[in-house]
Amino acid sequence: MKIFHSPKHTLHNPKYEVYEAAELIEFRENAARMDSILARLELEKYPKYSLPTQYDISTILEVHTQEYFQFLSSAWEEWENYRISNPNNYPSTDYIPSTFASNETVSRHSTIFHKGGMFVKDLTAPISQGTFAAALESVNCALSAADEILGGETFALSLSRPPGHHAGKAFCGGYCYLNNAAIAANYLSKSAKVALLDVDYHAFNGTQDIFYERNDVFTVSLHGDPHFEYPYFSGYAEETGDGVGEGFNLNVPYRKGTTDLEYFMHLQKALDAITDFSPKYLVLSAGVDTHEGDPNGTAKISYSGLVKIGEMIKQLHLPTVIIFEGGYAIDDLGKNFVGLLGGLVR
Ligand code: SP5
Ligand code: ZN
Repeated sequence: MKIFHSPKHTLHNPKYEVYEAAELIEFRENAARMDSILARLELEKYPKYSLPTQYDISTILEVHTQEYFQFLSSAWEEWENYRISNPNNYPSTDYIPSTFASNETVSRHSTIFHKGGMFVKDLTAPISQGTFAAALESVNCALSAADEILGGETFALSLSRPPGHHAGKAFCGGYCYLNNAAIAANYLSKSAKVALLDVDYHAFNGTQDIFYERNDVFTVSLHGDPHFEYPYFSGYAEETGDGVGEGFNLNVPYRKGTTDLEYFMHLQKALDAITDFSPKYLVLSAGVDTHEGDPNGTAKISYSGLVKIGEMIKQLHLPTVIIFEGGYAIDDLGKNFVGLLGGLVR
C-alpha cells in the first residue's frame, strides 16, 4: 500500500481558533498531528511515504466553485494588503472573518470582508499565509491515492492535512478548505460507481453539499447528532439527497457518549447500505475524533473499537482510498489512526 504525504502541510499553521463565544484557543488541527501519525506508521513498519503527483486544478473546480477557489487562493494576501494599507498597530495575522452573510444569494463580493463573510462558514477555519498551498498539496495526496486504486491497488492512504470534509462547493469551515475526499470520489466516479463513507466524529456537511444532487456517488456519514453537535445545521437523518440524488445520502447520527457496541451497530447499517448500492470503489473519510480521549468529540470509542471499525469496513471487500480527516487527542492520535488503518489494510 502506498502512503501519500507532503511536508508542505506545515505551511498551514494558524495560531488560534475561536472555540466558543470569545474564547480563543490554540489551533487544534496542528502540524504535530501529522508527526504523531508518521511516527506510528514507522513504528508499525509501514512503507515510507511517497510525495504526491501534481494535478491540474480542473480536478478541484469540478467540486468547488471558481469564485470560492479564487477567494481561497487570494484571501490571505488580500487580508495582508488591507492591513498594510491601513494605519493600525496589529502585526500580520491569520485571516478569520467576523461578519457573516446571512443570505448566500447576495453577491457583493468586493472586499476581503464581503468574501470572507460569504465563503467562510465558522470561526474554526483561519486562513494562514500558506493555507492555500497546503490545501492544494492535501488534494494532490488524495488524488495520488485515487490513481493507485484506478491502477488496480486495493488500498492507498492519503495523509491529507488540512482535512476536507467540512468544505463544501463554496465554503470552508471546521478546519477544512478543499474537500480532499470529495475531489478523490469525483475523480474516481468518472470510471465507476463510488461510495464515500465518513467515520469522522463530525457530520460531513461539505461532502454532503457537494454530492447532494448526484446518484453516482453514494455518501454515508456516522457522527455525533447535530441536535447537539457541530456542524449543527447538517447531518440529520432526514437529509437523504435531492432530485436524482434522492436516496443517495445517508446520515447516521448517534447520541452523546456513544460506546463501541452501539457504534458497531450503526456502522453495520451504513455498510449494508453501501453493499446495496454495489459500488466499485470506496473512499473512506477516516477521522479518529470518535476516540474516548478526543477533546473535540463526545463519543467513547476505545482503541480496540477503532481497530474493529477498520476490520468491519474491510468486509466490504472494496478497493479503498483512505483519507485522513479529524482526530485531536494528540498523544494517542498516531496509535488511534494507525489502529483503524491496520484493522482495514492488514
Ligand atoms: C475535520 C474536523 O474534525 N473538524 C472539526 C471541527 C470542529 N469544530 C468544533 C467547533 C465547535 C466547538 N463547540 C465546542 C462545544 C464544547 N462544549
Ligand atoms: Zn471531526
